[in-house]
Amino acid sequence: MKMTFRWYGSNSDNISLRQIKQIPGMSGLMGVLDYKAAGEVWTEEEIRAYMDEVHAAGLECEVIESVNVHEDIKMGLPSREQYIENYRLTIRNLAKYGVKVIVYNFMPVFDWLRTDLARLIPEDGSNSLYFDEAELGDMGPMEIVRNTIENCNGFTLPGWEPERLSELETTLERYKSITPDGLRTNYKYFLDAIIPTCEECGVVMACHPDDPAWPIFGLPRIAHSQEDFDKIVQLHDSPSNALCLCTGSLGSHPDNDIPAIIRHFGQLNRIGCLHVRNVKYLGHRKFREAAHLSSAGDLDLFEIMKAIHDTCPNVYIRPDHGRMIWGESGRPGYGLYDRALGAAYLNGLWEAIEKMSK
Ligand code: DNO
Repeated sequence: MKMTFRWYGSNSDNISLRQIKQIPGMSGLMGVLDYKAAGEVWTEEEIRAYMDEVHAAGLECEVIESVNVHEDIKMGLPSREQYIENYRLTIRNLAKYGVKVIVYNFMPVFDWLRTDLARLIPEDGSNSLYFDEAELGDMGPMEIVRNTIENCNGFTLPGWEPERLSELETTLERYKSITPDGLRTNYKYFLDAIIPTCEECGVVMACHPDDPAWPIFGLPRIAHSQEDFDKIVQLHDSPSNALCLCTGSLGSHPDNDIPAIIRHFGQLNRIGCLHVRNVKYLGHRKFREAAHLSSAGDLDLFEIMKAIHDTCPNVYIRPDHGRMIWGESGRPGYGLYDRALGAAYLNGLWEAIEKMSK
C-alpha cells in the first residue's frame, strides 16, 4: 500500500509540501492541476513544473486526479472527437512524468454534491461536509451551485470548476434525453478510444463513484454500486480500465458493503487506487462526513483496510476529506489536520494487519 495525499499545487493549496512530507508514512501525492478546464490538454510544461516541485520535496506523484471528461464526451456529441484526442495526449504527457494511475469520473454535470460544506458537529465543535436530500429538494441545481461556490472559502473545489457550470441550464436540459444505458454507450465509446493508449503507456484509468451514491436532479448516474461497477469494468475488458474506490462516496448508501466491494474488484485486479474515509448516517439520504476512526462513523475501517491488504496490497490510497478541526479553515473537505490524523490511523491499522498476518 502506498499512502498519498491530495495536493492542489503551490498556487492553489494552503497546505505546503513540507507539511505533507512531515506526515509519517507519506509516500507522495494524488496530484491535480486544478486550473485545467475539462477537455483541455495538460501540457508537458505544466506537468513538469508540478512534478519538479513535488520531487524536490522528496515526494512521489504516481497518481493524478480529476482529469475531467468533457460533457460533450459524456453526451456523445460529434465534438467529442477533439476532446478524446486531447485526453489521449494528456494521458501520454502524464505517463512521461511517471504517472501510473489517472482518477476521473463519468458523472453528468456534478462531481460530488453536498448541501452544507461546514455543518457543525455538535459533540465536539468541529465541522464537516454534510448532505440532506430533503434540503436539496428545496434548493434546485442553480442554488446548490451558488451555495457551493460561495461557501468554499475562496478555494477551487474539484468538480466545481466555474467553466463547467457556466452553461448549466443548457447542459441539464440536454441530459433529459440521455438514459443510463445511453450514458453507458457513450462511456464505452470513450473507453474504447483511450484504453489502448493507456495500455501502450502503462497507465491505469480509475473511475470515481457517484457521490452521493444515488441519482440526483433526475440525471443519469451509473457508478454507485457493485453492479454498476461490474458493468463499467466490462465496457472495455482491460486491467487499464479500473476503479478508484472511494469508501465515503459508495458508503453514503448503507446498502453498499464496502469491504465486500473492495474484495470483489481487488480479486479482479480492477482497483487503481482508493480514497479512504468514514461517513455517519443521520437518516434517509442524510449523512455527514466523520473522522476516519471506525467508531466515529458507520463504516468499518479495519475491515476496509483488511480487504485492501488481502486483495490489492500494492495499491495507492489516500485519507479523504475529514472534518475541520483545531480552528483550521481552508478548502472544505481538504484540511490538513484531520486528513493527517486519518493517514496516521490508517497506517496504524495497516501495520497491525501486516504483522498479524505473518
Ligand atoms: C472529491 C474527489 C472527487 C474526485 C473526482 C475524480 O472530493 O474525490 O472530486 O477527485 O471525482 O474525477
